[in-house]
Amino acid sequence: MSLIRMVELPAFGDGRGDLVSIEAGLHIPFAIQRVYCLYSLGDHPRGMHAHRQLQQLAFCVHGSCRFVLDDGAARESVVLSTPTQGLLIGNLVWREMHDFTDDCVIMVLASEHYNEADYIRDYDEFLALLKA
Ligand code: T46
Repeated sequence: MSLIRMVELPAFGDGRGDLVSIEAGLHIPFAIQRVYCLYSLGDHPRGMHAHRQLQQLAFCVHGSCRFVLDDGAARESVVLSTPTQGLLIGNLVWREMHDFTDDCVIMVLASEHYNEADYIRDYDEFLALLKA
């Protein structure tokens, strides 16, 4: 099964512009506890970690970027470039973000409040946890 799980989000466009809607329980399999955005991104890759419990849906509100997901067995990459396509990222998945366009804005919907203890920031520790 592919690591890349995309969610198609419904868009409602008319003469005034476009609107995209996301509903917990309907489009994403968790209740949203936190929303955050990444913006003013430069050449530095981000992410480089996994989470013990956290599940998330990430999408580019504007511009584009490339997400790399790694579950210790496979590594896959996807470009996010539209607010109507979200990337579901489960727990125990290593993620990296690269190739941000100057206008890139990433919105992330998260299943948990921020908790630094949920992060696994060392790749070897991540692999060891998967084998445990
Ligand atoms: C993920 C990718 C897509 C907070 O205080 N609250 C928050 O909700 C978040 C997400 C971060 N922070 C603080 C923690 C760090 O001092 O903001 C700083 C940057 O966070 P981090 O290095 O984790 O950012 P990214 O871009 O590497 O990763 C973030 C999320 O942490 C991560 O869960 O999947 O975006």
